[in-house]
Amino acid sequence: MRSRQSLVFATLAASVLFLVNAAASPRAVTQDDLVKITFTASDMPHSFTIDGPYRISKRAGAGQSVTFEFRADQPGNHTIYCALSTDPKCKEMKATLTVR
Ligand SMILES: [Cu+2]
Repeated sequence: MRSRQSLVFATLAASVLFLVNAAASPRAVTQDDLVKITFTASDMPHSFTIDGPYRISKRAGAGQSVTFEFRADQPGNHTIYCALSTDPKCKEMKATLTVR
């Protein structure tokens, strides 16, 4: 049983989605890792959304942070995006979670 925990900080600021990880490879985690995400919507409400198979959608209001965990049990490249349309820049907020 794996207990290693990957810590991923996601910050949505202005028009850029940054994913910063303590590990050398920022957006890649190993399959079955427990991934902890803290994302902060620094300017306006945003969501941290990954479609199936993960089906994650967490919303944070302006100036708020949301922390949650999920098991990275599905390998592959998964697009992370903001599902809100508060601002046109939301459509440009994209990143990739790579699970190896
Ligand atoms: Cu947004």
